[in-house]
Amino acid sequence: MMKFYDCQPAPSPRRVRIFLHEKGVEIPTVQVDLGSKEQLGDDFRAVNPDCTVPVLELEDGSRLTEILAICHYIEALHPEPRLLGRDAKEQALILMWNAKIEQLGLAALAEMFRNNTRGMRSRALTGPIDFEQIPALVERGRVRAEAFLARLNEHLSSSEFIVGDRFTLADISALVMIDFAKWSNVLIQEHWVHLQRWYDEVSNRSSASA
Ligand SMILES: N[C@@H](CCC(=O)N[C@@H](CS)C(=O)NCC(=O)O)C(=O)O
Repeated sequence: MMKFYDCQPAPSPRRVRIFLHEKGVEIPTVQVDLGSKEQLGDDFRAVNPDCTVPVLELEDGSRLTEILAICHYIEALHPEPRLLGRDAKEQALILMWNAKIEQLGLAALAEMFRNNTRGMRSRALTGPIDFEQIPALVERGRVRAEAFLARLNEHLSSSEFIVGDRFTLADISALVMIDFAKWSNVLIQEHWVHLQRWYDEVSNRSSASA
């Protein structure tokens, strides 16, 4: 039986939970308590030496420790609805936007949050090595994150979803990004009407509560 290592409040595993909900797939789940640093303990290190969630353990005991790999695997087992694209161009655009959302959006927001939160002192980066916070990265992260949200707003002025006229993994990643941004008080600005229109639509899907 497959097994999903989750942490309910964390943004990364939520991307997989939404993906599974859209597919109508349920997988037995184990909660990993990031709050008490369970991810750094010997038991979880044996599961994922990178000390991060989500992890999908397969029937044969092997483990997938990256969101994109997990989603790719689920899509292969349960092709419908297609969340990773129907043809070469759609697949490529979804991967492209997913990468931008991770590198330009989520990474900037993680930089803000992790360098600004008391409970994250010496945990400025995920993983087994402790790194001290660098306060200057908080403001830099805000500038980067807001620039990317403005860019996404512009993109959504001529596109119903992130890629074309269908909900995909790119929308899941962007939805989780917008909700994670609130943790650092980065909010959708009033004049970002296209981003707001899209956000209202995707956050009203039942999968958004996953
Ligand atoms: N490479 C992973 C990164 C996942 C990740 O960063 N997960 C965070 C939770 S949102 C984590 O496990 N953090 C552990 C920590 O803060 O020590 C992926 O994209 O799948």
